[in-house]
Amino acid sequence: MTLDLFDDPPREAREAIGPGAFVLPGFALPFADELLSAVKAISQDAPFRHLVTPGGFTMSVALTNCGALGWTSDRRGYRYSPTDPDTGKPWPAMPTSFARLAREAASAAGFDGFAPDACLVNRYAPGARLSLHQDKDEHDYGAPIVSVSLGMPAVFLFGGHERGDKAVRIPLQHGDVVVWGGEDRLRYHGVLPLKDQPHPALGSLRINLTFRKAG
Ligand code: MD3
Ligand code: FE
Repeated sequence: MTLDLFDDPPREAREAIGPGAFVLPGFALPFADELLSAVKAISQDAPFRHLVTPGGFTMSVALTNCGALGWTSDRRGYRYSPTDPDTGKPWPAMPTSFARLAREAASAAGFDGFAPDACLVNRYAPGARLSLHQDKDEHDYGAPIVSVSLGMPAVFLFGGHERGDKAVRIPLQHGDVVVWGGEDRLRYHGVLPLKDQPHPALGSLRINLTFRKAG
């Protein structure tokens, strides 16, 4: 048997980045094309938009949602809503393939029975970033969060429980999945400004799917 430094990591590999946080390199690769065509269909029903934060800043990341609940923001605050505020319609349904992938990834990280009711779809163009924040708008912090990266690579910032805590940089590529739960669920995190490194499947864009149990 030979061990070649240039072999891809095995599909089952998981790298712990915290006591309850795991990178699953390439976990979503076999489904990437299917995920991207579903995102296209979702964005035809519920177009990507740049939201305004309660502080009055327009987010550089564009977003849409699918599932029973969608995350949204305006001058009045952050919230989950069953309807798209732009159209008044329910968000597009979460494709069963999305829910299955999220459940299997959570399970591979040790969180069995994950049943997301919300999928936030973030779209990054070069220069777009997400400043350090906590995900605190969900009811049950006992459920993990599953994040799927597609398209251009990004550098993820994984901080501590206080905003000022040192953050480690985690490079994420097309097809990588990260699962965050347990004591890591409320850690600060963000995404560095995206470099323009066009990806064959998506050009100069990065798409991130974030699965949550929000309600
Ligand atoms: C770490 N989006 O939309 S989720 C977000 O790449 C967001 O667009 C990231 O953060 C993105 O809120 C991917 C990454 C994430 C989510 C929850 C966490 C990381 C987390 C909870 C605790 C620690
Ligand atoms: Fe977040």
